[in-house]
This record gives sequence, structure tokens and C-alpha cells, in this order.
Amino acid sequence: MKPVQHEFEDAKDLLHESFGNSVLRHLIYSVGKDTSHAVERDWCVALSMAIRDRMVEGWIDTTRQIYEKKQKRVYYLSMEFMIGRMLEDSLTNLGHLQEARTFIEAQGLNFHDVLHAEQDAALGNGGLGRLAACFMDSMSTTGVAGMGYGIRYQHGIFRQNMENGWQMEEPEDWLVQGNAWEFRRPEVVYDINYGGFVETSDDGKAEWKPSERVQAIAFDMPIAGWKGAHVNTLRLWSARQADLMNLKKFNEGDFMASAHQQILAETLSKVLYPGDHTPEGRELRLKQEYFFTAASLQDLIRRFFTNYDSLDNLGDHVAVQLNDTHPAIAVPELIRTLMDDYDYSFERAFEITRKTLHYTNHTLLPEALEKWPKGLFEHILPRHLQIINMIDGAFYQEALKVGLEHNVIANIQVIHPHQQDWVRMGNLAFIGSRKVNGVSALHTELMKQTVFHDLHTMFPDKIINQTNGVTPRRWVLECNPGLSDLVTEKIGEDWIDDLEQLKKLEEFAEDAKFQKRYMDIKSDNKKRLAEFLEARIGITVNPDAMFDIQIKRIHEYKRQLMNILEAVALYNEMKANPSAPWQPRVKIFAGKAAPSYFLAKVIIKLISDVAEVVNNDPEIGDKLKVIFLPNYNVSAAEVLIPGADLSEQISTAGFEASGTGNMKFALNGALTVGTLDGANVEMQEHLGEDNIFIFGMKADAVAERQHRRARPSEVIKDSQRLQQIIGQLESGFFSDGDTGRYRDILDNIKNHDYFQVVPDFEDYWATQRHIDEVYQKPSEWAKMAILNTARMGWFSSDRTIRGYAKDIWKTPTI
Ligand code: D6G
Repeated sequence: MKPVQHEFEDAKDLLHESFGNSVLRHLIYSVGKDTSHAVERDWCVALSMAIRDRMVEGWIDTTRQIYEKKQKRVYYLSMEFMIGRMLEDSLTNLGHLQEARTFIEAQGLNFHDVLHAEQDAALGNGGLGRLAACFMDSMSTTGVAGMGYGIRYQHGIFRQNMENGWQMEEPEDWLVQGNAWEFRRPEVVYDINYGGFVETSDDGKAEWKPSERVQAIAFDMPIAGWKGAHVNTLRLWSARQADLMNLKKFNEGDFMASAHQQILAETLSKVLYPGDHTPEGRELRLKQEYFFTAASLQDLIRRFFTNYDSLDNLGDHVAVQLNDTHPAIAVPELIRTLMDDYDYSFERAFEITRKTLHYTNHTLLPEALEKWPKGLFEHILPRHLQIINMIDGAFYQEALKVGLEHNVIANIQVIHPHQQDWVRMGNLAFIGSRKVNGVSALHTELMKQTVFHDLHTMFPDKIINQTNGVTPRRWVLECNPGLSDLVTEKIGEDWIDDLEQLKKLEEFAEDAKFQKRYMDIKSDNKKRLAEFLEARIGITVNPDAMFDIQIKRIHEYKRQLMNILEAVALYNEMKANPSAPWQPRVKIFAGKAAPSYFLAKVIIKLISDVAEVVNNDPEIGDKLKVIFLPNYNVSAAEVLIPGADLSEQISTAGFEASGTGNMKFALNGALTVGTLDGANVEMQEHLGEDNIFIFGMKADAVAERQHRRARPSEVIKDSQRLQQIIGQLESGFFSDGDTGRYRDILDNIKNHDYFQVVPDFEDYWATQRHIDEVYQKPSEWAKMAILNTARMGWFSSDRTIRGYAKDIWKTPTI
């Protein structure tokens, strides 16, 4: 028999057919159609499979090399991977985009339509999930032996439809037409247990006797980095019933009973973020978290044993990164595995765990730091609860030794000893990890001062910062081909994986010819966006107006509310002074509200209501348009971001951990109006104060007002604009006379205003009017936009990943 290596080399020879022939071969033999019957979707699949073949070469090479070199492995555990469409990304990274275009066009097809026949993999909710996807791209590009682990949700995040201005949630059926990128690995399957009780034998050894069992089965997707040399794996788990269906019940005619187990098991990988306002929803969520974490740990331990024979030094060879608290159950799960399956003492197991796991915190919002009712935990994961108590016991002693007081320790233990109702996952993740990182300089600093203050005192070296980044492949090269071509023409193509090269564009910032070409590209992107809006929602916008865009999850702290109130104020002033030389604007909003977040849904409704009035006012015409674009996702972002003039990053200072949309916009030459929050702070440092529009209170002023519960009425009484707007919302001006529709919003801004919309409003308004003035000086605007592109290079996720590799994972990069 030939050695495996040679068989593989022979297989590679087979692929030396032309790319076009590969596509045709797949169209015929994989899809089963000939060219006269194939529809766009068939071509999309054939194209995907042809490029996938070429990725597989690198994939197998990479896998083999990592095993041979025993390269340290990085496992990125994330509840979300918002990867979007894969075809264009893969064609680009492997250098086959032009060839594919030429071939597809030669068949008389529209290349764009073929690429877009692929469904978005909407396996994420917002920035956290998109960050995980950018990191996968950058880990491959920088040669980290990285594997992503998550859940293969059948429906992902919901599809947002609008009904009369209200958000409606519908299931997203992204898998219905198959997924050309995934490889089912039926041999990679693990049992995942729940419930039952723990039995302790005479020698003190605990044995978990679970009452429920499901199986996790692996689906792998290859993730190629730039130029395709290094290809990592995204392994997503799908749930299935552990035991075969109950044939007896089935034959007795009780079909429902026979299907019961199957339905319950498969529920685990049905949807991302099931509503958690019911006990059943909360239980499902905790079960999902344990499901993918436990499967991933079993898988990485199995792989570890192919290279090593003892888990003693696990942390030297493996780094696990917990993306937020969702996989924090990894702490007791790894300890449990080491103790119960490999006979380690608790102390040793805890020590090994703390050398292997690392935790990224993504929010300071207390309600977003997960906690689970202790009763629920006991019911689903009784052995883990025992281990958490052991962790708390050991941690208590540790904390006493460094001189912390009992009541301080109580606040930072996983379970508060006197208020035993909650298992606090943030504390668990912190205590069980080797390093904890924040995602921007400001956020990391605030973490030290607020949520993790006492834990930081105890472990002063544990918290470090790794400011987020975005992949320039998807977020410039693919989404903005015009700009990419111009940049490459001027400075060569090294910027694609060395983004700081963009600095070289600075010298063209005031060059009139370059400015014109740069702004012509922006204008083409705006036309493309205008066509997209027309096709999606039937609203015609003037591409010469300023495109002012806020796209992100709808949340009070992100302050879409402040933005729409500013739109109302602008509308009012335009009505009052119709002949003034107003700068025409198109204000675009997009984003989903969590299904049980009522106030966020009312904000969407308010945006739609204002749009209805403003867009149909003949006196306003093209001076102002307000748009809510439904079902925001990665593919929509790829059209919106390159077409933006102004990027809205206006969160209440101290609340947005980093943001990554802010980076994508600036890189593509939109100017930012923003607060000194999250990564905006570092963007200002890199861009220079003159190239970003900063307004509003800083984090300390916000905290001070919140602390003393400052009343919004003190500010409202001095703001004519706010008074007028409040009057309009109260009188039903935007709601067909319905005076109660915005009751919650009004109560909020008049009485509490925790997110400080009111005190920041006038400064925001004034900054917006200043922006209007600057926009009317095209050369000044162009210069600023060019400097944004030139100075955003530091915000590449390649830089972020190199930082994680060096400071956290201790693993080499290329
Ligand atoms: C990926 C790539 C494939 C490889 C497999 C190995 O699916 O080429 O064979 O991973 O998986 P482990 O055996 O390392 O889990």
C-alpha cells in the first residue's frame, strides 16, 4: 500500500484541471445538472465545491503539519460565529475571484447573482459573533493553529420582517438548500449528559449518574486565510438523540411519544438565543452552552492524546479562549473531566484548568454578565455545582491569604455565600482562567475599576487588553473592490495582510486628483447602496445626499433613540426654515432587537413612524429621508458600509466595550460621529482629533450623573428642541394620534434616562450641524476620509490575533 502522503499528492494532480473544468465537473457530478438546466443556485454550489476542493488541499496540509510539528493549539469557543456568505471570501483568499468571474460570465450569467445565491450563515447576533468570524480569518492568515468551536444552529438568529413598522421574528432557514462548505464528520460524536444525581463511593470518588443524554455530532468548515496556505477548521456541533427512536412505541401507533426524545434532543441546536424570559427558555440556553462546551472539550482532549500521553501539561500545548461567559461552564467541566475521568485531585485539576482557559469579557452591563438560578444548575448539572462549590472553597482560602475581607470575597465568589440564589458566570470565568482580556483600552480599564475591581486587586496581572479588529479581506478587499483597486494601484497589495501599509496613502490626502478618484469610488458605492435600498424596500434616495448610517443591534445604550430624536429635530427645523440651505441627508438604520426587549422594539417602531411622516412630506423632499432597513446581516453590511459618508457610533460612554462596525466604516472612508467610548477612543488617537467628530459626556461624567440619579428634567427645561419633540411624541404626531404608543420611551427620557440621551442631545445636535458644514467643503471632507482609510491599519484583526498569540496563547504566528 502506498503511504498516505503519496495518495494525497496523486489526488492533488487530479485537481490540476482548469478551474472552469472543476466547476463544470461539480455542476454535473455533484449537483447533477447540465448547463442547460442549471439555475443560479446550482452554479453557486458548483463554484463553491470547485473552490472548496482547492481549499481542502491546504486544509489537509495544514492539519498534517500541525500534528507533525505539535504546534500549540488554540481553541476559540464561541456561542456565535457570524460568518455570512463564504463563496466570495474563499474565492478571494485563494486568488480565484477573477477566474471565477470570467468563467461564470462566459456562461451568460451574472456573477454577482451567482455569488448571492448563497444564504448568509446567520449564526450570530452582533459584534461578538462577527468578531469570532474575523478572528477565524485572521488566525488562518497569521498561521495560528486555531480551531473554532460553536453550534450548528438549524435556524441561527431570527429573520427580521417588518409588519406595519413593528419587528416580527421569523425562523431563518439557512440550511434548507444545504451548505456546500460543511463536511459532516459522523465519526466525531460525543455523549453529552444532563440531570440525575451524584453518587459518592466510600473512597470519596464522585460519580455523576445523569438522567438524560444527547449526542453532539461534528460538522467541519475549512477556513482559509489570505492566499490560502494555512486553512483552519470551524467545527460546529449539531445535536441528535443518543438512543435510536422508540420503535415499540412507534409500532404501537404512539408516533408522538416515539418522536419525543428526538425533538427534545434536536432542540439544542435549533436556534441561537431562544427567548429566555421563560424557565424553559433559560433551561434550554444553559443546556446549549454546556452542549457545545462539553463536546469541544472532549474533542480537544481526544486530539491532545494523539500527541501526548498525560494531561499534566495541557496548558503548555493547548490554549482555550472563552468568547464571553457563554462557554464559562468549561471551568467546572474541565475540572470534572480531569477528576472523574483521569483521577486528578481537585487541586491539580483546578491548577491545570487555570493554565489552559482564557476568558474574553465583552460587556460591563451587569445584566449581560450571565448568572443562572442555582436550582436550575443543580437540576441540569449537579456534578458541576459540586465542583463550583469546591472552586469557591479553594478560592476563599486564596483570597484570605492575600488579605481580602470576608464580605469582599463573598461578592466575588461564584456563588455568594449568603445569597445562594445565583451562579455567577463572570466570576467563574475570571477565577478559572489564566488571562482575562477586555476588547478596547477603555473597556479594559473600566473592567479593572468596576465589574472585576476586587478580582483585579487579587490577580493584578490577569486582566490584559486586546483591542478588537476587523479582517481587511472581507471588510475592504471584498466589500469595496473600487477602493481596493485604487489602494493597490498606489501602494501595491501588501496592505491586504499588513494593513498598516495603508499609512502610505497619507501623502495623497491633499492631492486633488487622488481625492477625486477616492470620492468617485465613494459615490459609486453610494449608488450601489441606493439601488440596494430601492430593491429591498422600494424607497428612492438621492445618492448625492449625505448617507448617515447606524447599523447594529438595537439597544438603549447604543442610543438609536438619540439618533432618531435628532432626525425629528432636524425635520422640525427644516419645516420651520424651509428655504435655508440644508445639507440633504439620508439617515439609515438597521439592526435587530432581542425578541423579548420590548423597548428596543418600540424604538424600531418609532424610527419607522418618523420615516413614514418625513419621507412623505412634500415640503421636505430629498432634504431628509429616514430609512429602517429590515433584517440586517453580514451581507447587508457589506453594501451599507462602503456606501456610508457618516458612521454613527454614539453609545453612552462607558457602555460599548469596543465596537467593530466603527472600524469597518472608518476603514472604508466614512467619518465617525461618536462618543469617547469603546474603541472610538483609540480610533481618535490613531486618526487624530481633526479627523473624527467626538461629542458628549465621557465615561466618568456619565457614571457621575448615573450615580447621583441626575434628573433629565433639569436639562429638558433648557432645550426647546427636546420640548418640542417630547410634545410631538405625546400628542401622537408620529403615531396617527395614538398618544400611548411611546409611553415607555417618554417615561424613560423624562424620568430616568439611564443612558443619558437627554444630556448628550444638544451637543450631538450641534456636532451634526458642524458635520453638515464640513460636508459642504468637498475637498476638506475628502482629505479627512482619505486619512481615515490611511490611519485605520492598526485596527486589522490580524494585529489583534498577533496580540492574543503573543500575550495570551503563547503561540507563534507567521
Ligand atoms: C478537519 C480537516 C481534516 C482533518 C480533520 C482532523 O476536518 O482534513 O482530517 O480536521 O480532525 P481531528 O482528527 O484533528 O479532529
